[in-house]
Amino acid sequence: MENNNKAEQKKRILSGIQPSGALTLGNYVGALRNWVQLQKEDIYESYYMIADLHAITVRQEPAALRKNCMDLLAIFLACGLDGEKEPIFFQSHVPAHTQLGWVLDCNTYMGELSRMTQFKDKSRKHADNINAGLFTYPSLMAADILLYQADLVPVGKDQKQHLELTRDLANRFNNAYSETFKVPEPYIPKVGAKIMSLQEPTQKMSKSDPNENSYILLLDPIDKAVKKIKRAVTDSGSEVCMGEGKEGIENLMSIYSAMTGKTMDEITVEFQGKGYGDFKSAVAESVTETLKPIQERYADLMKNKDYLESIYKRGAEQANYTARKTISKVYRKVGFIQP
Ligand code: ATP
Ligand code: LTN
Repeated sequence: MENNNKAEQKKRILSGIQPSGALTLGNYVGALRNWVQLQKEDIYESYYMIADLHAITVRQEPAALRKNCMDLLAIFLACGLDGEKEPIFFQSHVPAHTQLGWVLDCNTYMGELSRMTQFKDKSRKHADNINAGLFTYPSLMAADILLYQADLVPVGKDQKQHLELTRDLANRFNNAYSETFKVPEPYIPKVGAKIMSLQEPTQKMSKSDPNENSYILLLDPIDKAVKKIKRAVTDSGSEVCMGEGKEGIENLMSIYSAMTGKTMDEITVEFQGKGYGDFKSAVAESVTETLKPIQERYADLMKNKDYLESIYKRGAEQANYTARKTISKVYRKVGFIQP
């Protein structure tokens, strides 16, 4: 009882990642790593979700989706999230997401959705399948967040626009139907909010990039990851510092900073007078040190399917408990008869 009261006073976090393929170092630095840190701080109550409903907005092969879902759960745990302490769950195991998603769809304007850059990007990438779900994706994402009355949503910079829409929808609903939702804040890391492609450093590092040298996967064999860093595009200069035309080096500096905790200024000083070769070796070593233990824990977890199942079942139970409270309030407020 006492624990419940404590949990009720804590601020809440919700975030999610789509099981749409292997995770990149960008996903780790921009999202997962911060989730682990926030969970360790122990001042928040957190809910972490595998956004399988969102993943089918682009075509997924069922067997591959199933595998990606279990992989992602194992990766969450391997990166240090504690699924025994706080819920980690599959979005499709909590029906309230689609229920609230529909109510929010009916309160979201076409104009708002058509301004979303992720929708524009994905429509370009999947021109043969611009479906209604891809378009209304952001109102389902708003439902994910508002269901849990989340205070904070840790995401990479690319999700900022979706968070702004979520805040607008929460305010719109609260004004129309009386105070119902917490209005959430985004939590975007200062360093590494947008890790860039190793080949085109003006583009986001993305797992759906056709050039596999452009990204590092969390599960890339170590020698492959090292090679990708050594091949990363830089510039014709030799100074490890930030500046015009130095996007490639700046990106490697952000990665190194995220891996080691050193500031950009400290990194500039550390590599003064040294060449790009030395710098790249240091980046590769820092990435190796991060990836190795994650990969080892992942391999162990994948051998223990019963344990993974116990985590997502417990997660779904806890998530359903919280989500049901919000959806019944919402259904009552919009005027549905109680069943
Ligand atoms: P896709 O490449 O298929 O569009 P994605 O790699 O962007 O997918 P998501 O599942 O959309 O992956 O993102 C999961 C989380 O990782 C989000 O919080 C997102 O902001 C963050 N993220 C994704 N790519 C990066 C990146 N390059 N740098 C920092 N954060 C990122
Ligand atoms: N849209 C996010 C994934 C996502 C999410 C969420 C993130 C789905 N639901 C709720 C935070 C909160 C993405 O594409 N990265």
